[in-house]
Amino acid sequence: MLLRTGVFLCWILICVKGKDISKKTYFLLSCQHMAFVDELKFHGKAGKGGDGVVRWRREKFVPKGGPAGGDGGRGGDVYIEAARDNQLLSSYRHVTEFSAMDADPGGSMSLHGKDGDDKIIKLPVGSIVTNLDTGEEYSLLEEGQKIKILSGGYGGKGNERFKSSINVAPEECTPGKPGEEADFHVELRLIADIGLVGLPNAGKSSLLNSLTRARAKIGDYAFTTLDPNLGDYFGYIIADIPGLIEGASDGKGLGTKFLRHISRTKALVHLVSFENELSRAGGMMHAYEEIRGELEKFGQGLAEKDEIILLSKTDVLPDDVRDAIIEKKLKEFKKLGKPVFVVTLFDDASVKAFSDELIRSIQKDSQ
Ligand SMILES: Nc1nc2c(ncn2[C@@H]2O[C@H](COP(=O)(O)OP(=O)(O)OP(=O)(O)O)[C@@H](O)[C@H]2O)c(=O)[nH]1
Ligand SMILES: [Mg+2]
Repeated sequence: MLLRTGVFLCWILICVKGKDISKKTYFLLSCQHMAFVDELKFHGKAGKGGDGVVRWRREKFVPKGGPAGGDGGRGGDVYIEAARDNQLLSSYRHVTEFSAMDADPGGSMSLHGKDGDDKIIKLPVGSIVTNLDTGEEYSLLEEGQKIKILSGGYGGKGNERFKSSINVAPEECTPGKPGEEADFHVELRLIADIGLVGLPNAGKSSLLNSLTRARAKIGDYAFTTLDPNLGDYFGYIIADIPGLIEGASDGKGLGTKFLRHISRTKALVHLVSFENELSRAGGMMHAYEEIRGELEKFGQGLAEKDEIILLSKTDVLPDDVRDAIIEKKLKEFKKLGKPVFVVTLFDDASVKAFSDELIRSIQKDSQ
């Protein structure tokens, strides 16, 4: 057993060191890390109304008491409520149904049956809930926001309700109505102000960690980030998503599944590492265009968002040509008409200059 585990770990290490993450390795790595769930299906069921009942008033010295059957209670409703916890969907991984409580039937002495308790399903802020039967869609955008998605059934009427001048002893009552039910789909789209995009290894998670107090995992191999990471940047949320590669929209690498988490951001920061200039045919511009192509293919307005281009890891350039290459690349990228910055995480001043611009551009947008 020990030997088998050892061989398995070695295999992962070899793949990772060789920066060659095959689909199988990725699957295994992601199996060890399945915490983040951003989609869910469930069946929702509101409570049934309580039945109305037939009862008679039986009091001492009142030989013929009238009808006294109470109405049934109202079935519980089903609500969704937004909470600030992105892991909530993971905790429902094995849940297939959420139901509110049925109500109690009416009682004697005209007692109204107890209403069924509501069911409140807490979902992360950013969830979009679709009723698959009616197509209705609900968006949870703010913490505490609560929306009723299914109504409980009305209670039936007790026989007292049917009393009239011509029928003083009605034998009639009605059953409680069933609660509404439907199938639902929940999709989480994280709500962030800024999204970091780029090829794997561009330094996205490292940047998130240096700008915020996030502790995203960093590694010198592709696809270190398997789930989105969020960081709080002076009250604005930055989202770091897994790296994209060419063909992501056709499911290559980790695919574009995570792009929806930045579909609600105000702006994107697109990281392009200087390593591409040294190792990749076509250099940095080709790397940049590869990601732009994937953003365009994905749609949802991603390609039209404001974009800050961040040329990262200037320190990997050889000392003697560094300045010349930086100047050349800055010129090339500035032609795109977007803000361009160069950084290395080894130089605080470069990070600060970028960080100042970032805050300016978010504040400008929110004015
Ligand atoms: N030399 C140098 N290395 C850096 C810099 N920033 C990040 N790195 C390194 O680059 C590697 C990749 O960094 P990550 O932050 O994990 O990259 P990522 O873009 O999040 O990668 P994925 O999650 O795989 O998409 C790590 O070994 C970092 O230590 C930098 O400015 N200079
Ligand atoms: Mg990362």
